[in-house]
Amino acid sequence: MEAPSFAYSASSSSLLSLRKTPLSSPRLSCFGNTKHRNFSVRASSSGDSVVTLLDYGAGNVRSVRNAIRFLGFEIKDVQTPQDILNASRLVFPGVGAFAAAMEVLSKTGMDEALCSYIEKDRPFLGICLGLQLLFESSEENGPVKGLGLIPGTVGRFDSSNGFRVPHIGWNALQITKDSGILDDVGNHHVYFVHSYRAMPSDDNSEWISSKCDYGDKFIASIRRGNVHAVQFHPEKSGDVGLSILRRFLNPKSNMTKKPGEVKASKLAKRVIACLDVRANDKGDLVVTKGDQYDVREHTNENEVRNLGKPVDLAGQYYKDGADEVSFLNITGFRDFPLGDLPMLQVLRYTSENVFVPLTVGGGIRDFTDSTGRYYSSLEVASEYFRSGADKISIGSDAVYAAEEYLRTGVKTGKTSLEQISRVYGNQAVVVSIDPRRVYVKDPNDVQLKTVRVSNLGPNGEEYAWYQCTVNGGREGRPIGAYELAKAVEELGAGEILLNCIDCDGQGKGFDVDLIKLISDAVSIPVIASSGAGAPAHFSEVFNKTNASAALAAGIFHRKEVPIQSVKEHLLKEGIEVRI
Ligand code: 1PR
Repeated sequence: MEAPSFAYSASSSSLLSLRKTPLSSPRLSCFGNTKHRNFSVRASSSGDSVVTLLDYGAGNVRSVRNAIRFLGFEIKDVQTPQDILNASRLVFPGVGAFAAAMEVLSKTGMDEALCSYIEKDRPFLGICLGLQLLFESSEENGPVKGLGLIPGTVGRFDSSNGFRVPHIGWNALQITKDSGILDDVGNHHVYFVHSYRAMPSDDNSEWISSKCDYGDKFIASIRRGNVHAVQFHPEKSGDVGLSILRRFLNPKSNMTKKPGEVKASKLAKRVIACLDVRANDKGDLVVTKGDQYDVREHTNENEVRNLGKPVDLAGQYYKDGADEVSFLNITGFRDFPLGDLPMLQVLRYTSENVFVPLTVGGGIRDFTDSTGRYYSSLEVASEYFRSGADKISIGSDAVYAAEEYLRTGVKTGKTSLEQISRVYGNQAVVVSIDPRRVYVKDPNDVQLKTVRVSNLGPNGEEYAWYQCTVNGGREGRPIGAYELAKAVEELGAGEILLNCIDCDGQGKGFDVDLIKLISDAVSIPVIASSGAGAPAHFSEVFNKTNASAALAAGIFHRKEVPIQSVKEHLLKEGIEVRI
């Protein structure tokens, strides 16, 4: 399968326009013998409040922009290599795939400018891929040469030892030396989302300022003089992340959180607030919540249940300690999402003030509008990413893709799942499954995977399979959740959001049978969803299944239990969470 890359377009407002072209292997390493262009390095003449941002147009750097602006700084975008050399401080939030990023950097001459800038010990902060690119090479679609400033190779996490890949979530840091911007952060969790990582060795030990434990101990951050880079996302790590960014931008500033409040030691279980969003009958976008997917009030008016305004509620849940916020555009399957500008606005406004990951789902598929204009699912997803989403969630379209894949055994490379994960990485692609329980007397009655259920069916059935649905639960499909989960993992999903229509809105607890079935079947993270009604339901799902996160809606919208109470309960039960 050919990997797309990002091609330079001088006319683009960012450095690049997105288009599929074959990759040639990047040619340059800073340790190689390519001659450096004759750039002069000088301190910026611009004021102290200006931060130079290297955005090569490959994905979502909106969150980084938002965080920098939130901290009171202005952004100057890099247009030419000389802009890098003129920066007084440079932030490089690498996104997308390693090879594609190196291709762009070398085509535009940014690679040499970056090397010169860093070698001169100018203030630099690389984020995620912005750290990995400093190494000699990466195994991602490679080997592919990197900038070569730090000895070592970037490799993929090993999922064979039971650790889920991608590594998604809030993990603890082990600070190994005076890290400047990370002082006191060792007690806290920070947000990671990646499948590749750089490993410590004798050759790069002098660079390492912190490590993280996830199956193996990988490099979480580096520091040499004024040069910093972090594998995690400070712009998505809540208050702690904002403090890290603030310290880089203004080294005299202090940590906002007091050290020692909490002891982070490993990957935390996540608690996610979910907002099902749709237009009500007056046309206003509202957060709603159904019982088994029926979101209308049982009144004469039969109106859509209105539980609040999406931006306000998302902001509230962020303040309350949600580890992520998900928006599901629940009528996206019938209303084209790019026509749904209010939803894009919701994302834009939310991402200005919410510094934890945002997922958005609903309507991600290929689409031809009434004028005959064709939009690919990749375009739809790109618009969501540009508007502030960190991850997109695909429901119905993933079901069709999995059915086709299971029927033919062929990965066409053309499904929305494959296209979006190829460009944005599988960590950015969630598949939302909406199954309904189907009881059977005997597992041999169906050719799909069944489970022995904890509670017998209406006619005393001991087994059930979980039938996938599309179009907001309206149509059952001939595929089970187990078969779907395994297929979408192969097609490029990075995470599964596992709903259950039977439990949705019931407040009686998660469907532990289903969540155990799926979280044991795949090696990507699984988010348990549907049915939370009390803090004990969260500890139950984490104790009895391998879910990485638990998502709830009604319990939070109806203000029955605050997010903090859920987390305090989990801590009391010995389950590590981010506080
Ligand atoms: O098919 O790609 O357009 O995506 C549509 C998305 O919208 C899917 O992710 C699907 O789950 C969601 N959706 C569609 N219709 C509804 C509905 O409720 N009528 N919402 C719907 C599903 C599920 C959860 C819910 C949890 C927790 N909502 O997100 O919030 O089950 O609820 P609870 O804690 O109150 O029990 P596509």
